Amino acid sequence: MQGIYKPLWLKNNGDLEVIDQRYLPFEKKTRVLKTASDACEAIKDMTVRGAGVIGNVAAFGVYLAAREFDADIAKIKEASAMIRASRPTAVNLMWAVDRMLAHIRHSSDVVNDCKREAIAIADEDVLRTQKIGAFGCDMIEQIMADNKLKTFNILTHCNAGWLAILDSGSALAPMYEAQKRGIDIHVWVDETRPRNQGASLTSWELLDAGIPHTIIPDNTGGHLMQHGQVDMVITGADRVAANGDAANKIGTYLKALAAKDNGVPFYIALPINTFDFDCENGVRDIEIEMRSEDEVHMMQGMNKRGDVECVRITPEGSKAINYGFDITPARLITGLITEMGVISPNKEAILKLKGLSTPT
Ligand code: RUB
Repeated sequence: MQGIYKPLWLKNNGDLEVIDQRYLPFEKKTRVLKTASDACEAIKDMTVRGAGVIGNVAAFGVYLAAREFDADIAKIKEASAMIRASRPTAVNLMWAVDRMLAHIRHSSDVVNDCKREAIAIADEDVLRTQKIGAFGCDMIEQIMADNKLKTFNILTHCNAGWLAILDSGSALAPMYEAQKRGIDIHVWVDETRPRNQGASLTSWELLDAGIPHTIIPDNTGGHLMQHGQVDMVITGADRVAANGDAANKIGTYLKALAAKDNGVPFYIALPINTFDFDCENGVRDIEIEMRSEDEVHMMQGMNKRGDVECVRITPEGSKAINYGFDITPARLITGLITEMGVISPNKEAILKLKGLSTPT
């Protein structure tokens, strides 16, 4: 049993330590989670974020509950319900909690079984993202060969790297793999207002890996596509419905529209546990998280003295609205890059993945 991953790890005493993503790219702080409430809080306040990692912290949160409540099943269930409700859109959260509870239904060693299962989920995610990287990179090589390209420009939105899913990312996994294969890539990084996950987190990851990239204001992608400067768009997802409609960070839909208009391939990279097989129609049925309007009014950054501070960028008194996600309809998606291969975004292809376990 290990439980050590890039954005989170189990300490020797069984506490979960996570990178506190709210301070990146300025400071690499960590936060220790000791209880189910700590896990819940960390998901809510976005200490941790990204569908995959939210699922992992939820799973370890159930373990923390088991430890805290001395394997009392009723109390574990109560804490699990609280964790399950901490954010509404990323389905990995509900999937992970449900799997943990199902696993301990007949357990006689609840605390250790919880720990083992949370680690098993995380280990599977590591494998999933490696496979996604390989299949996604095969796709990059194919598009490059078809179009006789020497360098490859990919646009991505939000952060779907290893900060978001263990341990290679979803959308960023093909980029990490491309670097390993010696492919000359360059990444356009959408800043991703209002929380700037692209500008703060994706750029931080890519810089650390030495992958060439350029941060762009969210409104720039369409212009770049019109001028042939984007060869492919890859984003992650928080939930993909059985009909292929995909929920991802607000603004993804607009990129997909621009990609369609300009004949740019638009791919979503996701592990199978991001599918919601019971959701028939994503545009109609996926719940979109509403977040505080303060995230629109306020911006965090480093001032010239090197201090991190939060400043207001809107007039006091103006109202703002903050939808966390939007839905890209399946008709705008070229393909879904999963650990089982690249599939079409339609019900027939998606339902074939239901119940499959992670390849080894
Ligand atoms: C994150 C987001 C990411 C997906 C990636 O939103 O939209 O693109 O979660 O999924 P937030 P994965 O920052 O609000 O959590 O974790 O599978 O890469």
